[in-house]
Amino acid sequence: MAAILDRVAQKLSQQERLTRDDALELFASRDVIRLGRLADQVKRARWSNQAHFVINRQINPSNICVLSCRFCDFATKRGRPNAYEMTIHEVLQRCSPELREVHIVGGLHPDWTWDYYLEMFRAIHSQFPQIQIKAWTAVEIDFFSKKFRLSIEEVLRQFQAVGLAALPGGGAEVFSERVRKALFPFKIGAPRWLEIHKIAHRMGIPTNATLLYGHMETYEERVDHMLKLRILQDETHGFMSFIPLAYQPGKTKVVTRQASAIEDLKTIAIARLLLDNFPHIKAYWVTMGEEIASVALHCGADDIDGTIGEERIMHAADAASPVSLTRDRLVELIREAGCTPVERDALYRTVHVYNDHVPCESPVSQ
Ligand code: V47
Repeated sequence: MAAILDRVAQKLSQQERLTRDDALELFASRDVIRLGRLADQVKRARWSNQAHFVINRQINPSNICVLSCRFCDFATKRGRPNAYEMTIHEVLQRCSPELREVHIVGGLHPDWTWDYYLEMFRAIHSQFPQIQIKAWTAVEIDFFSKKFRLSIEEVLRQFQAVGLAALPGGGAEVFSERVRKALFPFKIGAPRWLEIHKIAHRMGIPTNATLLYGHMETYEERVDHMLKLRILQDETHGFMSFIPLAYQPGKTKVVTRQASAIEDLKTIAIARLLLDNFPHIKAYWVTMGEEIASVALHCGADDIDGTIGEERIMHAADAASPVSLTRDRLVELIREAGCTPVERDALYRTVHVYNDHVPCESPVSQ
């Protein structure tokens, strides 16, 4: 078993790329501590002791969705007791001057107009010009393109004109036709998701990429997902961050319990080692929990997302984490992990470095 870790250590020292088989053997390895240490070396070579976070807010304007994916606890139908729709005023109430990023995604709403979506961004951008808008997954971009009969380029161009800065990484789930047929048969598959991100990159819109794991996918499917992303990134260099999302079982009964901490840490570490062309690997505290996210900063992750404000998607599936964290708590989590907190914006530009032993003196205390 240790042979694979020796082999990977040697490949890293010779700057040789890991293969599919290497990644599969790493998933089979039992030595998570050594695996984490190898990933940490790679992380440190790029980011030294730094770990990133952002003062952000997630806004999910509606949970009404034309799809009914088997794995999703968030989406609902109009008329159900949990259905909601926000007005633009309600979206704006969730914005505030200290935010650097709003992360906007939601259900595929059956009736909202194209103008409503554009107006939402115009209003945010004019009232809060310092906030960067990271919004709409490739699934939503595809939906808008079909519903409003616009090309993908035109959808993105019009959003860009009203303030879109980046696309989040959602909707990728896992790039496997087998899993898609079982859990989200009416959602776009890998080719379309990758095509939309490629177009965004060509237009100068950076994006993220997620992987939903810990449900019915195999290790082969996890690795193939990462490799598809690595291939596109070689071509475009448009991805900022890779974010493994541990599936929250909620009420769907797809699985009875969440992936273990060991699985979380292995997935982060293998992502750092395999995705050698991704600058950032994010340990998402909402799905991992604060403690595992801070350990993940020793296993290849260099980012823990942000304050978030009001997380609804994972909490619809009964996530045990809080719905929000303060800036001070994020700084503390990162410091406890022995790293230097770096506050960033949505595009990973540095806002503030919290040097050691200096109390939190940044202007915001959310
Ligand atoms: O695509 C849905 C996932 C995603 C569950 O780009 C679930 O910075 C776990 O993409 N358990 C949306 N996951 C969230 C997302 C994201 C999150 C944080 C940062 C970024 C970024 C993107 O959430 C969906 C789906 O894969 N999801 N239900 C669930 N029960």
